[in-house]
Amino acid sequence: MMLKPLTTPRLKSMTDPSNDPIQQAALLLRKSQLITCFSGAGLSAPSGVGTFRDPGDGWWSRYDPMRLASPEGFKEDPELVMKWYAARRSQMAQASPNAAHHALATRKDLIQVTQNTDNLLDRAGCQDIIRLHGDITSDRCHAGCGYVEPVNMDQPPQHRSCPACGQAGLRPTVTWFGEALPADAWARAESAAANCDAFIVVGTSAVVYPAAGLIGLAAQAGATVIVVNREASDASHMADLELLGSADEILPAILGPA
Ligand code: BV8
Repeated sequence: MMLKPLTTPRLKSMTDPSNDPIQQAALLLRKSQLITCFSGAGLSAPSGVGTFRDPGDGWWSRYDPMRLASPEGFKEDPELVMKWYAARRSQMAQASPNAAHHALATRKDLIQVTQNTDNLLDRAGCQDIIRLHGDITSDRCHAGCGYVEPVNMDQPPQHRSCPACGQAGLRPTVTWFGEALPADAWARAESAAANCDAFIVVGTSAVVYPAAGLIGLAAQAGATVIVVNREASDASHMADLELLGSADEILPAILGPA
């Protein structure tokens, strides 16, 4: 796959102030007609919601993802999995949308594709969000009987059996490792990546597939890829413009009014 060379200096290594990548990105986005924003846990990090792979405090630096975010892990120890989700839900219940969520919500013209399972984009006012990894604010029957119930994020439930069929426990309506992404969401996300002229990648390590594959899809379709991240990531080599810093500082600076 022919990858685009990085064409401009990264924010941290900026030497010529007139070559300010923030200004470049803002100008480029003002000229763009179709913009898709692909987000990950770093978008919600400034709101106090834990990321997965940040060294030290990311969830996966302390726990094995296969034990906490997979059907096998749930089968082995459903109590442990639901305790982990209760901890995440409580953390999210204390969180509020940050300036990055609000900046995205001012741009109703953007298509929102997120890996995040929290509801901070919704609470900021974003609509019609394409959720690749589901939604942590409800539980469903793990046996697939169709039972779904909303969750009180302030008092998240522990492990319990499906009250409708009793065949399995209730688990979050999220996509675990080894589970297929929701077909409709994936189809819409592919289209949003393949048919935009600017693809913003914010707050993701870009290591989880097939979601991360959207970046290459957008790049190959000719979109300008703007990466906003606190540090280099697996998206860096696909960036036309990489802005290193916090999403809640950079997104308001580059999105401005449509
Ligand atoms: C599937 C549960 C098939 C939901 C999650 C080998 C090679 C390649 C792929 C695979 C492989 N082996 C297996 C696979 C497939 C696997 C995968 O990709 N594994 C990877 C890890 C190797 N993928 C799957 O299993 C997917 N399903 O393939 O199914 C299939 C097909 C048909 C039929 C049946 C099956 C399912 C993947 C979903 C996994 N679910 N979690 C939940 O509870 O949330 S994973 C988890 O990772 C989250 O969902 C999260 O959304 C996702 C991505 O993480 P990020 O959002 O990027 O977060 P991370 O912490 O990694 O990075 C945050 C970034 O933000 C960092 O770069 C940091 O620097 C930055 N940051 C921090 N603060 C800020 C900031 N940036 C800006 N500002 C800040 N303030």
